[in-house]
Amino acid sequence: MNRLSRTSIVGLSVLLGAAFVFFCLSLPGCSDSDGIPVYSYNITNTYPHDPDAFTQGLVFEDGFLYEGTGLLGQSTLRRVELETGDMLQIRELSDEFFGEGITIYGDRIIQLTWQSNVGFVYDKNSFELLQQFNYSTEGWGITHDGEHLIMSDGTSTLHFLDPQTFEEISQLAVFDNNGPVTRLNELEYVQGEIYANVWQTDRVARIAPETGRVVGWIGLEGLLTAEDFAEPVDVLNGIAYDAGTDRLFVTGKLWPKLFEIELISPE
Ligand SMILES: [Ca+2]
Repeated sequence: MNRLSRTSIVGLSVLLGAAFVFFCLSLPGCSDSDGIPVYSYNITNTYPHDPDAFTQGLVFEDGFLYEGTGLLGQSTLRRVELETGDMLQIRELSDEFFGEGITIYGDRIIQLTWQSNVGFVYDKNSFELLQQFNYSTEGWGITHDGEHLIMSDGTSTLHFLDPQTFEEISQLAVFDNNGPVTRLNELEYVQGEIYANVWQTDRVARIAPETGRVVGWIGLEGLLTAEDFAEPVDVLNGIAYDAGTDRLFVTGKLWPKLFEIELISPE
């Protein structure tokens, strides 16, 4: 084979490779470059969301949304009507606490704080403070699998806690084919998987609880329209799942909208 032919073949291969990558990226459900399936979405409903809510935790329970918000002096726990976005009940945290993730375990709501190493336990109906507990890491997101609380701290490590004593039972190291997946934030346990917002991205990791492996990514780019950016918005944050009707909700910090979405498999 002469040099010209070899050059042509190499050039053709590069062109074909580039064309494949371009074609792949243009598809809504193509695999990521590391071979992990990337799910896209359809918006099935759009609801109003308080554009002043710096969303740090989101749960759907008994027909209502429960939301925890952050920032010092602005942190709250809320019960919200899904359809209208109306706030039905609110509890404000002391100014010293930066509220983070929430989860509902039985008749109690558990809310983390960012850097105070304190979690709060409230009565689900009255929002009365029942107790506090401590943890050694930062507090970011929290959910549960029916047996243990599952908590993120901004790293790639998830902490499994006893829901009664709040003692740590085990840790889970989360990784994909490129190594540890850090900045795990708001969490939701969905049909045997842990969904985790990755902070400062439009990506949600679908994590196998048994291994810590990311078995899928959800690409949530493009949820907000240009007009939604007229007022300041922060990052995607907030996943809630209604197991009763199999509905998945997502929103973001200071976002004016909350979305019900259905996932589209790559195949
Ligand atoms: Ca959640």
